[in-house]
Amino acid sequence: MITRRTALLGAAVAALLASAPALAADDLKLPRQAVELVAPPFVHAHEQATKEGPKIVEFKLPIVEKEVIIDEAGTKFQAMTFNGSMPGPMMVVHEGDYVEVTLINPDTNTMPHNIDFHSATGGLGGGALTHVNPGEQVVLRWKATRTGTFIYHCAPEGMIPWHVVSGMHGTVMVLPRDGLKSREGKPLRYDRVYYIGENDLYVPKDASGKYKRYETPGEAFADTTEVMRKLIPTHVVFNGKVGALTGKNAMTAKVGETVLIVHSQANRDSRPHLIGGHGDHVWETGKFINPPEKDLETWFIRGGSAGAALYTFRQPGIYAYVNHNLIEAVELGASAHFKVEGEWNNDLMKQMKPPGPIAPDKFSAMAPKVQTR
Ligand SMILES: [Cu+2]
Repeated sequence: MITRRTALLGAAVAALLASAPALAADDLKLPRQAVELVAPPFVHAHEQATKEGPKIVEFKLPIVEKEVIIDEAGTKFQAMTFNGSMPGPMMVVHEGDYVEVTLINPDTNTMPHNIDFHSATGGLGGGALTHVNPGEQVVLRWKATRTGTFIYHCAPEGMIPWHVVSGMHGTVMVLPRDGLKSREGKPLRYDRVYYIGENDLYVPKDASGKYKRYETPGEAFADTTEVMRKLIPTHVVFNGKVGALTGKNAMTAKVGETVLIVHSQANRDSRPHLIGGHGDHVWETGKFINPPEKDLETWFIRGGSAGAALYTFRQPGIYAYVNHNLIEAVELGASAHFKVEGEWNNDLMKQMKPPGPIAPDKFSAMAPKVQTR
């Protein structure tokens, strides 16, 4: 039975809704999917090609400020992170989907934060609409109109580079609805996907040359900025610390498996190289509408971008995956390992004789043909 009171209430609610179109939470009549994010180098389960129509993909992204250890010496660092990992998790959607992110800045944090998606259009990539102080959360929705791998990062006014090099960056992968294609237009699939986020770190030292430790990110700000301005990182790491992806933390694969390696650098250039392997198909700039390059030895990741390389492992063993500025790889930390199981292929490589004493051979009798003048 409709009373005068409920009729009035109904009218009031209708008036309220009509006056607040910006608050219409669900103006899109599309299916929704909530996806739980996982820490890199792993990537949440997803379809590579999809027959479904566009949907709204929901992600929850808490911001975590925390002290982390960044090298074997136990150096402590005040990190600022998305979801507690450096880099933040990869989000995977398809072209035409909507990404709806709930960005949470818990009151245990000390800093304001936001998020700038390079894959989004307008509003500083969302940075202008997502500024949250500790104790606040915000929900942003954007449409994935371009395919590829794209950086996201924190960009708070006055402290952008500091938040980025403190760990606040990650990647979105927008797949074509019908999946990846070779430059000839043939479908490409991967058996595994790994996400490597490179991070240059600038850790201040005390008068005796020891790395300094700070109680909060804010306390580290002035000293860190001084080191940052010299542009010489103290560490260049994959996934948050020296050794995060080596030894027992190595990424794994089997001979014959195809692996998609997504590599991001939110601040500085890098040049990934798989020692003993190649990039079969490489989207160096990470944008899938452009044909992939083939058979690369080393590829270039522009600071502020993410690239993707597809490789089918053909030999077993431990492969080092490095930033081929080898000083950064070996001295500063930018190295990872792939541990690949399977049968060795003698046709591709064989040790014909093991190391032994130097012996005369057929070349010894040949006249020198060196032009001296
Ligand atoms: Cu931030």
